[in-house]
Amino acid sequence: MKSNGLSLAATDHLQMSGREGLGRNPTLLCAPIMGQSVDQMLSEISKAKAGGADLVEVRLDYLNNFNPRQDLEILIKQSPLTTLITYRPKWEGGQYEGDETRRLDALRLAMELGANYIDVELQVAREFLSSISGRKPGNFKVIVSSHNYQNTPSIEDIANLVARIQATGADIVKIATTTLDITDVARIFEITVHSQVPIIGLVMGERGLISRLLCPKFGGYLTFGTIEAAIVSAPGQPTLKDLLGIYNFRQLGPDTKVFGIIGNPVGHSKSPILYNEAFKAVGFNGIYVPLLIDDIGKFFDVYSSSDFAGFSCTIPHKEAALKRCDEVDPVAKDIGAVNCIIRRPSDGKLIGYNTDYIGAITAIEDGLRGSHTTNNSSGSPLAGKLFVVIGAGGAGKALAYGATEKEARVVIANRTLDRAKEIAELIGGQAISLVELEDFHPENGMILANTTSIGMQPKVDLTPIPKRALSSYSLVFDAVYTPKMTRLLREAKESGATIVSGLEMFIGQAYEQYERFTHLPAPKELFREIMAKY
Ligand code: NAP
Ligand code: DHK
Repeated sequence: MKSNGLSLAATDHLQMSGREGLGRNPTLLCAPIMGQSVDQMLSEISKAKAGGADLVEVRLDYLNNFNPRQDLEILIKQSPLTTLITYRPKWEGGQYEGDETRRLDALRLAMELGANYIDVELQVAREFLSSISGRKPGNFKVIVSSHNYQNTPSIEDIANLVARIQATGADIVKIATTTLDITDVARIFEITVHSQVPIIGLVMGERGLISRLLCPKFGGYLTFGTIEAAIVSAPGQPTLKDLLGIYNFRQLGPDTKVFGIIGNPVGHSKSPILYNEAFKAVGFNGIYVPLLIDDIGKFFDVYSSSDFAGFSCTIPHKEAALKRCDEVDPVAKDIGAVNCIIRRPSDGKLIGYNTDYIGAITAIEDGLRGSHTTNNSSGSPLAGKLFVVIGAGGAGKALAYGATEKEARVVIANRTLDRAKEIAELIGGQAISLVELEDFHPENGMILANTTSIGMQPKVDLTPIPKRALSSYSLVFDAVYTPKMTRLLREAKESGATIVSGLEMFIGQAYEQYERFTHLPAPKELFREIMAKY
């Protein structure tokens, strides 16, 4: 790594891109253009420019009735952005089915008409590069690419592939593989960060997202950002808007610390929005990313560097997270679940905490105080209340623990009754089944807290308890915060109960996490402003 932390290739690239000294990373943002007509492509290119792209990849294989000289003349001359021309054949995952000579002739013509880059597949690279030998314009570069739609090879095999591509005389190496697990991406990071030549390393698929978001940190030459969500040229591509808006793409660099939300599913989480906007506002050099993880132990075994500094943890890994931590905060140990993990800089050890319980309990207490519920003591308004928790997972344990701490009488209802019984025994509460819950009305003025994922997007029509069973509750809380108004909260409000949204818990549990991530005070007002938009 050079003194500025960039690889040699990235430093050269920074100089070439004219952005040296601006403190920004040299990684380019490339928008894939897949219109079926020249006019549609031109329209997409102008959207890409407006969206902040540095260049566009014009995918000729998507064009209907492609007329090489006429269409390339228009596309290249009228593009307001640097152009990368790709004509991907079906045998490499593209749309083109036809004569190879005609295809390569079109790429040669693109070069002659002033394209800045073309992308040609490894299989035909030598033939193509020798055909343009001595004819390459000065600022023209050839990307030689290889796509693996089955898996991500071993580090040795990827290194050998890079060497083979380099040996063709490529100006830029491009490796695109497919992820079966998020740990596959670490091998691509390893290759790109040590590359001595300009390299594009991307891992396709939902579990490969961090290969795209963290390109600037690990020295990637470019990453793809789409002009619209879901209109992608390869699975897993984020939008330009998210890369530049949520992930502060231009401000990332080799020394940016990585944080993220560990879960499965994880796409619904608002944590990336919250923390990245807060990091940006205070100038903290960090990025917070979604981490779609199947095996939390395997993840931490592979991503063991101090670069990966802190994590939130959600379904279904909170209990497994506790077991994986080297040390666990006593409260988290009592709860039996961890939703915040910090990698201690001094020794790299993983320290587990639970911020869910304080986030939820504080929100519920505020709800009770705001509802002017009579409270005969200066202590918690929860004291003495019958507190019914639906769910016995990480969040359920946190609320059962927190309510008990506040001297409420806790009842746990859960689909798996044994899990409810385990917690009830621990805290001295009662366990009931979900069926019993429907007819559980020992007294009025009870408090209900849903900590199951029932009602969470996309299954927003579901609720953990029928409306008719809500009449005995004076306050209903739902840990689910996507959507903010769940069916449970809506029906509880209709039944006359005070309702407390999981968003209140989400904001509250994030305060302590932010402070542990950044060692800075949580910008509480800013948190509320950020989340008020959702
Ligand atoms: P978890 O550890 O996986 O626990 C999930 C719980 O939900 C378990 O008790 C499970 O019952 C129950 N459950 C799941 N699907 C169910 C179904 N179809 N029918 C009945 N019960 C079902 O997850 P978690 O980390 O506790 O999170 C739970 C929910 O709370 C998630 O939606 C999460 O987003 C939300 N949450 C929100 C915040 C916030 O800040 N607002 C914080 C924490 C959690 P079994 O034991 O029978 O499997
Ligand atoms: C949700 C939870 O379960 C919290 O415990 C995490 C996460 C944050 C989310 O981002 O949705 O800390």
